[in-house]
Amino acid sequence: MRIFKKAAVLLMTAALFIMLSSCAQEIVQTGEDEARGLPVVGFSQLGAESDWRSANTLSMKENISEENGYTLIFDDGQQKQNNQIMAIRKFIQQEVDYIVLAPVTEEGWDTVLEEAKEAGIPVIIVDRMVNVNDENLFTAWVGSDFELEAEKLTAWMNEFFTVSGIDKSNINIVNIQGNIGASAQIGRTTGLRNACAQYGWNLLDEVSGEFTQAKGREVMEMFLKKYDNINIVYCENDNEAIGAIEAIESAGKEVGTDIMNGQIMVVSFDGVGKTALELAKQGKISCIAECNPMHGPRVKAIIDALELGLNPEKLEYVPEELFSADKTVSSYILDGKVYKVTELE
Ligand code: GYE
Repeated sequence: MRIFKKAAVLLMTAALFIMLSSCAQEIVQTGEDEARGLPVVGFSQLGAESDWRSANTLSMKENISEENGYTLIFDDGQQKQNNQIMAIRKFIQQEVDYIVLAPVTEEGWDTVLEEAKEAGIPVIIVDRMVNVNDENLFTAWVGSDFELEAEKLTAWMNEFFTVSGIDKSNINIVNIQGNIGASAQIGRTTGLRNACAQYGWNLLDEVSGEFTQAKGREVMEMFLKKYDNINIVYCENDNEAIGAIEAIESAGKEVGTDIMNGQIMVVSFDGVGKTALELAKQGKISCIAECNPMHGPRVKAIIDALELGLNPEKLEYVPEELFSADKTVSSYILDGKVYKVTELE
């Protein structure tokens, strides 16, 4: 009986510990750092939906680190804007020195960023953008030009179809979108719609796959039931592409560039995770528009500058390219500029 009691107490303590630690914000360094006077940075990350996100979180944790002179408080918003707003309010209460926000969507940040401004805490936005009434609500932003990524990818597609002699009337595209309202979704969807209008391609449908493999697979299964003429799947990230390929292959179809002979071409964004890069090397993802997640060193440089009383650039775009194992297109022209495709071996 006593053993049972002891075991029950132990179990309850363990459960309580797990509950508490999963709610709590994660202080990446020891609490002593604050006492040692290191500047404190609160980072509200939107979630952990993709390989891109994991790489981004790691880059931030490695760079905004104790060795580099900062205490980082990390908070995972689990895809919910409300959680991120709560995290920012907690950072303000904790009187952190800087707030870094990777916002889940563009809209709805004015009030909480006003609060940060009133508290005199500089806010740095990373990755996706915020759409706010007053640009002074944030100090700087680091991220990608999502529409340019889409323009590059669709320019590659256009070049591929032209070189391969495939007429625009044969192109039937489905788009597995990202989370609706996220800058990465907005830019990539806009880029595709513009390209369809410009090049005369047929856009059959657009549904969100929420940037995840599971949802990407589910959406692709639905598309395959609904349409029998899909030959291009445009995925707004690699994890969706991995799911889409699973769905296509389970339906007994093949992925690849030979779309005039029944293959389905998959294209996507990121080029970060091992699995996606392997699929691209095998030709299962025909082309990937890179999305660079290495924001850590750039955010650190911004904070370093602010610490010195300097004025960092307001907007900083990260460099990006296209990856493909297919040799049909080695370069393409966009707005009069020649871009090279990085060949995957
Ligand atoms: O492409 C996707 C992630 O906002 C750029 O979000 C980011 C996107 C990235 O989940 O994989």
